[in-house]
Amino acid sequence: MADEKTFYITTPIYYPSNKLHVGNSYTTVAADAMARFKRMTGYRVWFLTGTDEHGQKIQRQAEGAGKSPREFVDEIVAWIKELWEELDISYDDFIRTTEPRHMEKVAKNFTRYYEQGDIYKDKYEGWYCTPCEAYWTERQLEECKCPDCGRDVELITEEAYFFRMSRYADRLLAHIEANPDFILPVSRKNEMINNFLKPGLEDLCVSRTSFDWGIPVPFDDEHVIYVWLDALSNYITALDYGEENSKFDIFWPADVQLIGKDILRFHTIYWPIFLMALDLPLPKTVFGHGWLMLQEGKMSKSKGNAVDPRVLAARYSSDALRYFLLREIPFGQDGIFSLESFINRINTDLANDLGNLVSRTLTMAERYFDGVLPQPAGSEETSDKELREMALQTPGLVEPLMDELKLGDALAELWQLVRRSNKYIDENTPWALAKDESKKERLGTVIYNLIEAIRFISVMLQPYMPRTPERIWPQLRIAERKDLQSFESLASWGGMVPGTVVERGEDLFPRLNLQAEIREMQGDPPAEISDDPEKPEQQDGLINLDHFQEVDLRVARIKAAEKVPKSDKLLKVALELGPGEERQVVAGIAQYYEADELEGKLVLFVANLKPVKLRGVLSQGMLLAATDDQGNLTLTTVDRKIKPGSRIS
Ligand code: ME8
Repeated sequence: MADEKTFYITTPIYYPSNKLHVGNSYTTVAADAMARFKRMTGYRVWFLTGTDEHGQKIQRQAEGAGKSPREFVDEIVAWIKELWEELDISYDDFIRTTEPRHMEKVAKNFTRYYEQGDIYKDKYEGWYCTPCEAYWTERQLEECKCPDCGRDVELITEEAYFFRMSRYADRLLAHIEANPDFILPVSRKNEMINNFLKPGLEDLCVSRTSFDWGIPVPFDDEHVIYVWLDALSNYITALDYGEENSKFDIFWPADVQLIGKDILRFHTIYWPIFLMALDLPLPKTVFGHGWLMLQEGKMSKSKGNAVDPRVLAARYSSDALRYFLLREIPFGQDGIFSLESFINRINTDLANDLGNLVSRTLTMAERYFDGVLPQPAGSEETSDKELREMALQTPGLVEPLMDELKLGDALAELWQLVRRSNKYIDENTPWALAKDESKKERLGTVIYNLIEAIRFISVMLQPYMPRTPERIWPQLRIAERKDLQSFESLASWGGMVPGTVVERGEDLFPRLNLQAEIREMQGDPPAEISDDPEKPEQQDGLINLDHFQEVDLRVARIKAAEKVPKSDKLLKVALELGPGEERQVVAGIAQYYEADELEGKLVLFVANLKPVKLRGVLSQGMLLAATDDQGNLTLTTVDRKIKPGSRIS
């Protein structure tokens, strides 16, 4: 169809020199979220990823592993494909640069460049380090030695093919300046112009003779084609460029080429020039995102588990990992990946905000209406109107943010709706409405609105966390209702059909114990109790807000208490933490309180302590109490009445 909207997005093709880490997954997860979003909003999408398999580095690594390059890359590529499957990467094509469909076209392009005078043969002069098999320019040498290994280098002259970059430099500069979206973020554009283009482009050596794991130059088999000329071409060879009626005609130029900032120069200088020389249009946007780093700056063996995306996805779910990667770091900037911040995000955004919203709402629907979705009343109160309006506005706010590749901001916008929905519960106190038969209709409206808001949220979650909507929809009984899962269905409020029997499922994201996770995954003492002198907050005894926020402090109502048999000190206390949420703790307060004077008290409670058994009795948290130096003890309570379960922050 002529007026069909298309969207072509690519990731870098990764070196299968080693297993990928969570940093590589970052680019691919972002591209996947974009691809899914565009599909959801009606585009015909082509999403390409793959592997960059040639070059000296891979050849050497294969030799080191005692394998042929082919065997070596095959194994890693299989691992990478499994990773993408586990992370739900919905690519349309996976290109390997060792495939004939790619190699043939690269060779053909090379010949064309040569025949039209873009490539010429000349002598290459450089300082050669034999052990490293690497050439260096005079400027790169360190004290006249190899900058990598520090050994002697020798001046070598050999024949090589060169690409006449200078021929296209002015055109490229003009293109970059006339197309403000070509290199994003903008700061990176200036870096490319000022550091590379303005000082003048040197011709690029595009062949090698020192190794043979590459695409042979078709008319000179002493040479293989330089790995970047080979690799960059994947974005068009995968579309069958040069063939009749190909995907190339439909999808080129690419809408977004996502890359890490490390390879921006290759993608915004070499790549456009290679394309110009083929008379092809340039990609609309090359987006160089920032780096994901570890707190320590480097990866260590003991942290291996913590950066292996397959281990992380298996333990915490791929949706949680995807959410974290997309949400935590403003796309474009550098950010820190730490297990701590990952677990905290799971606990706050996924367990507390999203998970609780779904489980509280469905619990109440079951408790008050046997799961039968009530008919909402015709009239609206202010909170209903606010919730409905926010739900209806959110898709329109998310879409332009996605178009600007502000993926984290788009998710933040969606979470406003999640939080607004939770606030709606607090404002309307359904448990109080349930006590009054005359408020039954109001209660029904509140439950209906919450279920509809959850539907809105679940639909918008799809690009970022594809598995979570599939866990929510059966609870809302809309797993088969494609019409209610579509983005278009969010144009109007009220899609959920009254009378539908909804059913609470398992918790979406159970809370995790941070310290236990750190111990398990890193085998290290948790940061808080380490004596690492580089951590200033531990030297002065101060903690930051994040550390405080790890403690899930709540108001709890004591339902009942009784003495623990054969103990003078312990009371078993039953607590209520809001509708349907109950806990039991064993507290060392029997010498200060009689069991029956406690009932009804609102006390402060640590809700995320790992459960333990005291005298064989399960204790799921801790009551807070103050003691003075005279040995007096008092439970801490709240100043005014507040609902059990309220958070203390
Ligand atoms: O460069 N944080 O492949 P590569 C964020 N084969 N992203 C990261 C990252 C980190 N810590 N580490 C890696 C190559 N990446 C070439 C590309 S394209 C024609 C050829 C991501 O396996 C980032 O996108 O070294 C970076 O550009 C890419 O992985 C590099 O992957």
